[in-house]
Amino acid sequence: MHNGTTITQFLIEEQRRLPAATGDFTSLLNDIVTACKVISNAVNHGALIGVLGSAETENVQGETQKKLDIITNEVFIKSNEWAGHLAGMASEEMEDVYAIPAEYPRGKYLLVFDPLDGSSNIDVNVSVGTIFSILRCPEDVENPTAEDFLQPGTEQVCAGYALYGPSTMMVLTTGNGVNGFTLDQNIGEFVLTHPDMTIPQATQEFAVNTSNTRFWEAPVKRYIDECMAGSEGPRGKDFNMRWIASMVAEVHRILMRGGVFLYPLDTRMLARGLGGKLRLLYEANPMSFIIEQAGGAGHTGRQRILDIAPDGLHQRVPVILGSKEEVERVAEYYREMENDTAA
Ligand code: AHM
Ligand code: MG
Repeated sequence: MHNGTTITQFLIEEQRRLPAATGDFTSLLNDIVTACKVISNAVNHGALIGVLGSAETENVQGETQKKLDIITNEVFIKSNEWAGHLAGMASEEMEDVYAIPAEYPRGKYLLVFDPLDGSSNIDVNVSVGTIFSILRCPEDVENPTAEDFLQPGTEQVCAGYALYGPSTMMVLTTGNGVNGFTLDQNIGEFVLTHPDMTIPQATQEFAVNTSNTRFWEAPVKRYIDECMAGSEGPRGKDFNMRWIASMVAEVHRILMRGGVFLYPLDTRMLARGLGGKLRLLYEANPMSFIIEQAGGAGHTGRQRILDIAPDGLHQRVPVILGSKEEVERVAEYYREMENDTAA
């Protein structure tokens, strides 16, 4: 029999600790949870309900959309537009801000999301996820524009992800630690299974797409070369490598057993005028908030991710996150490179 703490109970108990809380935020999170359950169900049924494959369309970033990219974006919009908690939404799959339709009341929060991250994995039945971040809408703004979403990650009220893996999980932070919930399919509820998640500091595991090695900057090459050299190199220990190509699964593994994840800047991105592969507002920021709250770090190599002042809804940044010591080591290699260049 189920007698664990459900996510609803958890959120209401958190809300009681804040005397000023109106219940708005708790209710918004409930709608997000519902959206993730709907997505989990669609992802689980896959080919049985005809949702796999390409939609033959491109998103704003010029990437071919999967049918499920479009369906899950729609699920997020429909679940979250009606209740009066939001002033606007933005997502990986939409070029501009999504305005709340006129028939619904406006709320005080902004929601940014990647409805199905790692969707290249969908057709091969490998884990994918949803990433979201909640910001406050600036006061006196009724109809937010992209400008109103361009807040540094330190301003996030909440960040979370749902992981559609062997079990479906929801991992959340509101700036007070990180908690993980597992979906009990029989009762249709997320149940608290991973309270107070913290990242082990010492690690021997890295995640990076090594097929891009020749395009990386020197500090990243140096870091990975040293890991690869193992017990015979300067690190004096052997490392293990993983690459799922699904950031949510990768971050979840790091929360569970430590490690470092890198999607660094490379020369091909620079040639296209891009600052990285992953998007700041709905990938790098929420994941960095979660990772920092679990005792880890999130960096570009040149600065802390959460401190970046965004300049566009779909801005891309280099991402190096995970166990603190490893992230700091890469940042140190960047500092050494910059000092050498300045000398
Ligand atoms: P997406 O939002 O289009 O799915 O892209 C993001 C994903 C991340 O989940 C993952 O870390 C990365 O892209 C994988 O990239 P690559 O295929 O270059 O290894
Ligand atoms: Mg994505």
